[in-house]
Amino acid sequence: MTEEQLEKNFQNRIDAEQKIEPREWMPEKYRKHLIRQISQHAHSEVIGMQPEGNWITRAPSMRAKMVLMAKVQDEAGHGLYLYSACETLGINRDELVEQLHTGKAKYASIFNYPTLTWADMGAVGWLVDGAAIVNQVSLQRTSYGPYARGMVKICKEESFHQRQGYEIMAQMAKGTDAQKKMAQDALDRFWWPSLMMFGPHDSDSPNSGNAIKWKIKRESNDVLRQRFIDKTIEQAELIGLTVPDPDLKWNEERQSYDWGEIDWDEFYEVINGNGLANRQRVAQHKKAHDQGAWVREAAKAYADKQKNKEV
Ligand code: BYC
Repeated sequence: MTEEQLEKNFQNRIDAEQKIEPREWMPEKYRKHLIRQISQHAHSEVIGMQPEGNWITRAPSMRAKMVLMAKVQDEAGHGLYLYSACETLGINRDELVEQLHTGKAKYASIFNYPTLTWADMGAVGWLVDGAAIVNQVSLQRTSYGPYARGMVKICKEESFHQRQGYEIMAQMAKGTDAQKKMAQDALDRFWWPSLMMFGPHDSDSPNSGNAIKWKIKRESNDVLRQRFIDKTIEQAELIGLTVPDPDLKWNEERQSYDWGEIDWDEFYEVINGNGLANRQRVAQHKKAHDQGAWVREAAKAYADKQKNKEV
């Protein structure tokens, strides 16, 4: 078959909702697109452990500490599923980590904001995991088999994370004046960066055309962002917190909220490496990676030894 016929068959399979599996033929551009998106997703899970890990030693109770530790461990697990899914596309873990360290691969912008108070653990769980679920539920139907299957397991855990965060916010919102203020301050700082997690508007999103054609993305950045806003406003109202957007208004005709504009200059500054915590996050990852070199070497030496025994 010619390249053209192969591509036609491939698109027909996508249109018929068939999953593409690792050893099957796929256009090179599809493979590269997936490596970019899945690896950035994996890096986000792993870098996302830092702002939360920052609070494990200062959690206000043993229960809160255990729950937060479990959540942070889940994020490491998500990173592992996603790196494994990515490796089925013919790239290895070392190359992926190298791309993160050199800045070639991005990770979610949200993790370049510092977590200043315990209420930020509530805001991250409620808003950041909340936004992640809205995106990832739709990715359960993505066209690449290993990515879609990984998403199913990840979504189950993310919904527990979202509730963990909302519980912290709800408790603080009905606590002392100082606690309520802390919760509102966390919402004020994390609201707009959470909306940025969905990426640029559809009209400014260079990757969306192919992503939708190949059913890698099942819904657009703007559609998912609006769904998150509509869900979350009601949750904020229920616990007496106010979303920091003076333009927020229910639109009866659309049965949806109208809202203000994101500061896109801030978004591009952050994704291009100039956010408040970009340098710190990557430096911390490099340090942990270097400190873990002996573990990788020992594991490899053990695997080599086992292989030699078999021969
Ligand atoms: N942050 O053409 P576009 C989590 C980049 S974490 C940084 O619309 P695309 C969690 C984009 O990469 C959730 N960069 O791109 C973990 C592109 O640059 P490149 C992570 C962003 O790919 C721990 C450029 O902007 N979830 O779950 O079609 C604790 C143009 O954008 C961002 C995922 O990764 C951003 N927010 O759409 C708690 C989900 N937005 O690559 C929670 C999977 C855009 O061309 N990923 N960029 O250099 C996706 O769904 C899509 O990749 C995105 C972007 C919607 C993020």
